[in-house]
Amino acid sequence: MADKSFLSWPFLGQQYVNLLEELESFAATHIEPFPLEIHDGEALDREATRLVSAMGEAGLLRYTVPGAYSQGEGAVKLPDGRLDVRALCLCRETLGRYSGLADFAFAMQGLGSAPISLFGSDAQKQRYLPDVAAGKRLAAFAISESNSGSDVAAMTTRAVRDGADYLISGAKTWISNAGLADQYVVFARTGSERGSSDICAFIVEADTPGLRVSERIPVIAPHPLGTLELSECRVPASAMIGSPGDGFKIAMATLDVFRSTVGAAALGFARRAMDEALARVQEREVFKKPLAAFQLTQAKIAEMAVDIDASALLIYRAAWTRDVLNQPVAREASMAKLYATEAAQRVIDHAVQLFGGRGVVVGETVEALYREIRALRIYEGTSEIQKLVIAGQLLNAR
Ligand code: COS
Repeated sequence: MADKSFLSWPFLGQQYVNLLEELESFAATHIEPFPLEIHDGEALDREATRLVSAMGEAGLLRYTVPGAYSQGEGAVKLPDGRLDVRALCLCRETLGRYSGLADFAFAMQGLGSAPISLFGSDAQKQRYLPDVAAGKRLAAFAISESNSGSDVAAMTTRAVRDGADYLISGAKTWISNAGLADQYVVFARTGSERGSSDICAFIVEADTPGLRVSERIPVIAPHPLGTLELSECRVPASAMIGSPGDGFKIAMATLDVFRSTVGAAALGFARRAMDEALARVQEREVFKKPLAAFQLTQAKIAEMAVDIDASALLIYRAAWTRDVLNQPVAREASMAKLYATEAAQRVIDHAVQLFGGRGVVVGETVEALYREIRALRIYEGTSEIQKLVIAGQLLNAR
């Protein structure tokens, strides 16, 4: 049983204890846990879609949008319709303890709709957010390109004004939910210059003529991922989120919220690895003693425990700072993501080592986690980018 002592830390309250119970009960009935993995693309898409519907019906997706746009009570009603980042983190951490795919399905509803939640017009929010929260529409965030991952401002997808519309052309890759989403938030530039000042964010519905999924991208831990091609996709000017040129800041502000939640998913994977390791070292005998009796084993367990608690502290510190103090959290969120994803990789690696030969057998949970964690050190800003953000914040403050 994973350690739950963090629930009594001052960052959280009784509402989050109740939410955890809700999540545990959902997981017990709706999630097929690790080490399940689905390698067939169509079956994977079906399972991701099923999970979104089930989470929507159970009311869990209400945390992916501001309270005003979902049915039911949020964990905490934040003023101004803000997202409850502690609830998002707790959801991802808990789902991540059970299944990488369940965490993914939940997270994409939030990331894919957050630009609308944070910067959309009332009409855009009314049109999209209630259905995202109900699990009736799938959302996606389309920013990366083959030559523009870390360097967002290098994107080349163009949006050209044509009367009352924009025509969007280009290619977006490593897009989660490509082919599954009902709408994509697509980032495109309106000028010909390099730089961040002319990037805009648009809502592009999946059935827009000229939009197609050109490839499905298989990855080491299966998730729905692909490349989108846009060929003169016509969208009305009202599909733009915010004002012309706001796109870069919309993307960064969205990532400021979601980076802590990536750390939370990593924390969930790490907690699961810890549970597996604790059970294993107590049942496995070597040299006529349980593995747990050896000091080298205890040292590993202690290092794993410190990494887990330090990650949780950074994650819930960032989420609390955003929720309660309502302050910018670029530094805190980057610290949470950087530390928790790197720490989870170490924790899981220790767990694999403690499992010995069984740790690398396909079908073992720790083996699945070993592959599952890897992408989190890359997506939504690599560890190297998080270091640049943290250092930049400190240097700019002087
Ligand atoms: N919130 C709001 N505005 C922000 C911001 C934030 N967190 N970070 C930067 N900005 C603003 C800056 O203030 C600046 O505004 P002005 O032009 O008005 O001064 C503008 O955005 C450009 O900022 P900057 O010069 O720092 O941008 P860079 O091109 O140097 O890029 C990094 C900064 C590298 C941090 C950014 O590109 C980044 O986060 N890259 C990783 C992207 C990523 O996570 N990709 C994965 C996609 S999702 S899978």
